Amino acid sequence: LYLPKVGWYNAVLQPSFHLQYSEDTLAFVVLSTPSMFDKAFKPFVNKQLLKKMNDPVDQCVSYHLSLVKENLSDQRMDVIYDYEILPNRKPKFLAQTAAHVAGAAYYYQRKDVKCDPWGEKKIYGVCIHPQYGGWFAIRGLLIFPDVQVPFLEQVAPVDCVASEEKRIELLEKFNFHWRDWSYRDIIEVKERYSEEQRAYFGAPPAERFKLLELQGVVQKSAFY
Ligand code: B12
Repeated sequence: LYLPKVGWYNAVLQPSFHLQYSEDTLAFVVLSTPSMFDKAFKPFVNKQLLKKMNDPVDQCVSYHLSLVKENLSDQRMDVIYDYEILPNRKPKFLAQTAAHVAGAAYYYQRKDVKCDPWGEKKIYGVCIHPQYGGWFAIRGLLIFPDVQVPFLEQVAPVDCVASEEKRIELLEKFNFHWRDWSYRDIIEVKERYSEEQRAYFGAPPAERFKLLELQGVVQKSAFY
């Protein structure tokens, strides 16, 4: 969990992406680290009845955030998930921008490279975490509409990919070779996804259920 306020997020975005809360509103960015798979996901699929229609990891995240909500039931709390989209097809929140302004993970974009070699190509940006490199995901945003934090001080994210050459290498790997996982190791990391977790996330969504059965994580009957 990392702490931002809505104003920092809105400040770097064009109005069409703004969140409709006052600027001092407290929010948290939720990241998942490599151990999420063993600590939260496997126990979850073992215990819970999964709905076959929805992505199992998304169901796991929303289950755990619903527990957070229950535990803080005296507080109003809105949750936005990374996979939620608006009717105009735009994401409900930009996870990478939120992670950057919260100080969680530096968001490297094309404009962070001075001598840009890509011409007309569309180049997507990528966040790198100082401890987990690229081995994490941004799962959601928790917003507390009744909590105002006017005096919160903004913390800059760690610029862990500082050189021009490394930034170019990072963006190339993320855009053109993301399937080989190599962009995630652009810096020395403390923990990566296990073999099992890579097999799971590397599989097309339709095959992930089957994999969980093969890996013995769930019984066939666990799905409905
Ligand atoms: C749509 C989407 C895709 C699309 C399009 C990608 C794109 N970036 O547009 C596709 C299908 C191609 C895609 C692919 C992948 N994706 Co994707 N995707 C998303 C999603 C849902 C929305 C991204 C989006 O539409 N952005 C809109 C554009 C316009 O935003 P933008 O380029 O950042 O522009 C804004 C900033 O520049 C900002 N801005 C301007 N000035 C400044 C200044 C500062 C300082 C800051 C901070 C911001 C800022 O303003 C702009 C908007 O006005 C996000 C989750 C989310 N909810 O955010 C995941 C997400 C970006 N994807 C992710 C990943 C990992 C991938 C894949 C590797 C596949 C995978 N899941 O394993 C591939 C890799 C890319 C590739 N080579 O294809 C991760 C990235 C994690 C990270 N470390 O950064 C995310 C965050 C999902 C997650 N849950 O963690 N993805």
